[in-house]
Amino acid sequence: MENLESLGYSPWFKNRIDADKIAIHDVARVISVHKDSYVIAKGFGEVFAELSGHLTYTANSASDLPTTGDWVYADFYDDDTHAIIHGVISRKTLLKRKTSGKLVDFQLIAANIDVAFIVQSVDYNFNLRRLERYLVMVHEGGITPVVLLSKCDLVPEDEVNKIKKSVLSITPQATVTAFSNLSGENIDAIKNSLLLGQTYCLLGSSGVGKTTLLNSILGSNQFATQSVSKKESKGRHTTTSRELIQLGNGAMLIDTPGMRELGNMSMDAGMEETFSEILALSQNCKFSNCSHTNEKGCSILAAINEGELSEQRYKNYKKMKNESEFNEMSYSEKRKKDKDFGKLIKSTLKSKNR
Ligand SMILES: Nc1nc2c(ncn2[C@@H]2O[C@H](COP(=O)(O)OP(=O)(O)O)[C@@H](O)[C@H]2O)c(=O)[nH]1
Ligand SMILES: [Mg+2]
Ligand SMILES: [Zn+2]
Repeated sequence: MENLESLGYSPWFKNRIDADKIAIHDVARVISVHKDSYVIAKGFGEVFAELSGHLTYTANSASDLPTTGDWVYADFYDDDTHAIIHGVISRKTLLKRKTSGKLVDFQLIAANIDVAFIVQSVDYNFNLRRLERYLVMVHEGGITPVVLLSKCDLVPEDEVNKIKKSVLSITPQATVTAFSNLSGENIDAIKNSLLLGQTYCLLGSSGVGKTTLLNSILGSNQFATQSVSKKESKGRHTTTSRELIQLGNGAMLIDTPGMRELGNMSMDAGMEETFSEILALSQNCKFSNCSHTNEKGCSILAAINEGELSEQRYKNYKKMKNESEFNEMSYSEKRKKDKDFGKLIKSTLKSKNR
């Protein structure tokens, strides 16, 4: 095996390798995903790859196909100039969301991320309710969140501290760091927090300074940011796809384009972890089937009344819970229809062949 460790290959993955598959295939990591192709690496250099027919046709949902950060079984050809991907290796973590629009399905964002940087700028972009949405997604994926408050050069320091406090009030365990690409504040601290062999990703609305941060970390203007005009950015990377970038110190970082919609579906662990105190409160309600709307002895209503729980936070929790349940229901209905349709085709084919 070549230099897989430099791409983050660890015992966790090694222990989950299929012995039969490793006997015939190589292991590689997905660097980026394009329309019908992939770029993968198994150490040095990046290789253009496609999916095997078997993998394409046996995939039941988006989750069965590789995404950026995935470890895959692959065969390399012609002096490692192209490759075929045969399967996805068990994922340690997975970041996904509901596809935007009415269609109820998953979209994979990235796999095997160790730490997710949720970036919000301290100016107009800052929003605790949106932050909760990101936290649910990140917790659901089994990923450690770190909150980065960007553009702290734009507001006075005491304002930044207030914002920091409000973030800690909803996610006390998370690391929260304010920084500025402009003044350089805390750029070195963020850089030094990136560990060898670990994979990080940048999440957050478009325009908050994610790609500029990536450039600050790299110490070069390798990736085009929004301030660069379309003409200027010709031939340079823009954040349209998700790409795994190897940093000088052996850490890896995935920059993502801004997501306008952050839909949730079947987010159980993510909801529980993000809103743990609400769940704990609900267990103290007098009635086990308490709807927390008007019942006497409702701990949640009491906590809101006493100012211990923010009403907006509880409303956001309820909204996301309803949304998640609704989406999950639509999804399972859709899956059932797809299955029935598949059965219908199969039985039609059978009777034809008879
Ligand atoms: N004031 C200020 N502006 C910044 C900072 N970082 C980025 N910007 C600007 O914010 C805009 C969006 O930056 P970009 O990195 O493309 O955001 P992205 O969409 O999150 O990747 C650009 O015009 C940047 O110059 C910062 O620390 N302070
Ligand atoms: Mg960007
Ligand atoms: Zn209650």
